[in-house]
Amino acid sequence: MPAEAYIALGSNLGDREVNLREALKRVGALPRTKLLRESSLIETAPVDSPDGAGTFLNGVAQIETNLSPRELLEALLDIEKQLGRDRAGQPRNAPRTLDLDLLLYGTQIIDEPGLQVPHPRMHEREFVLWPLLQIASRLADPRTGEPYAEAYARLKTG
Ligand code: PH2
Ligand code: MG
Ligand code: MG
Repeated sequence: MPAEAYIALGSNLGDREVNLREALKRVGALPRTKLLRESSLIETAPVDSPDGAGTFLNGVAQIETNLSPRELLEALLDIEKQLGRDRAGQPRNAPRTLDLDLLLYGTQIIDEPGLQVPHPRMHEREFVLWPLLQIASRLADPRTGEPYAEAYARLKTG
């Protein structure tokens, strides 16, 4: 049985839209993987980023895959590199041509070096939740059972 997984896409360097569209194409072309849905791409202000970081373009994709979570993670990191991501000597959250984060892999809860699913900060990030809810409005946090729509509403009301 394939797993349903969600991937966050972000770019604030170079031609952001070209970067994200090309990333979506490559995610859909991964072995044993199908791109099911994609959110619209939204402009978002940088969060926890170095001073002067440019505005992001963000989106979320839903896929179906038979890759394991670790295989999927490696494939996403590889696509980041293919599209010009260079992490060498860069501070945390430095501007990037492409960031692909594995948000959810079915309802699995994984806490391993380099691989934490659900993504540990997703429920507090509007730039993730808004596009996620566009394509999966009833999804809930597998750790707490809380619908992401409620986490989003809480963010908005403070
Ligand atoms: N990604 C980050 C840190 N801050 N801010 C926005 N708006 N969008 C992002 O994708 C983003 C961020 C770390 O990956
Ligand atoms: Mg990220
Ligand atoms: Mg990342």
